[in-house]
Amino acid sequence: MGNRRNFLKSGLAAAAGLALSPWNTLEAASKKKAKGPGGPVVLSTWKFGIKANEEAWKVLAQNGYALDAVEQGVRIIESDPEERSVGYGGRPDRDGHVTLDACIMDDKANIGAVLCLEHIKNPISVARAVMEKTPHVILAGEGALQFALSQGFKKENLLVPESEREWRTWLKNSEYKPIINIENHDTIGMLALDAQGRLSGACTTSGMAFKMRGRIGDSPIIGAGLYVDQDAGAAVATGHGEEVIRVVGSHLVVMLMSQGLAPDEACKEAVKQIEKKFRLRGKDMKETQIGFLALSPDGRYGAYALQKGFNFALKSKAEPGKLINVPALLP
Ligand code: SD4
Repeated sequence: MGNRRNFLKSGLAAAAGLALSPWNTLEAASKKKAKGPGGPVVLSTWKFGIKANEEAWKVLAQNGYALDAVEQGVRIIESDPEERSVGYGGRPDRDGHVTLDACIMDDKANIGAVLCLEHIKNPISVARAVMEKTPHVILAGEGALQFALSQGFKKENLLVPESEREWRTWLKNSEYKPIINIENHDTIGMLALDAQGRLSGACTTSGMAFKMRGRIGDSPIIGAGLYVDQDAGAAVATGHGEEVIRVVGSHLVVMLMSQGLAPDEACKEAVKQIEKKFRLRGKDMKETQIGFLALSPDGRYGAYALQKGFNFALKSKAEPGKLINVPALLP
């Protein structure tokens, strides 16, 4: 632990001293003897991650690619109308539109994202198509929809009766007040390490319920909602996206891992940065939740949250399916 701290300090000092970028230490970190159990392993945010991990495992167990595993895994949640915070069935914005955000990243730093996409059930697959079939990395709104349709995705009504009912009830007071830790209110972020040691991640959401039209959170923003670096590790975020974007959260977690921090330590440091920014702005963080989840290239994992109540699902050969409660910074 002490050594790790010193390593962190010297890494950050080197960065501050301008002689070295923090990334210069990546090579050294990757050359350190692997301590973790290796792959395959898959992690997903929240309880619905158990179901998503099962699907991802079908790919991982057959020696498949982590990228395929994360896409297939989160699609299950996107397609489920009972899961009302992601994909089909997601809660709408304050004007009644279901707008979806998603991004995907592989071990070679290929990235793809869609922002504020309407009418398409599986935004993660559109994000992957952006990554693989366009010269761009992000498509938004109407352009994203046109692209999806050109790729053969089907246009559908995503507003299910239950979400519409909730929205109509909400309209009576029209008060934007997200409630923390409501299962069914959250993003699915998934990280996988395959049997060949390749990392990938996916993140998909309908965003904060009853948000302003056009609002984008952290989830489809590479670096904020998701980041993968094959040498350092991978991270995803869930919770109030505005706060995650402020510290470029997932990239921060991965950068801290590149400095030698274990996944849980890196997540904790990133949560502390978020707390610091709240204090700086004199804002109250009682009604805010943030959770980070991280996976190292050698299969170690960890998570940390601002408030109690965050959990994640784990599946590996040793752990056939488990929900883990995450420690929190605030009491
Ligand atoms: C967002 N981060 O749109 C998402 C929402 C979320 O748990 O993760 N809720 O800000």
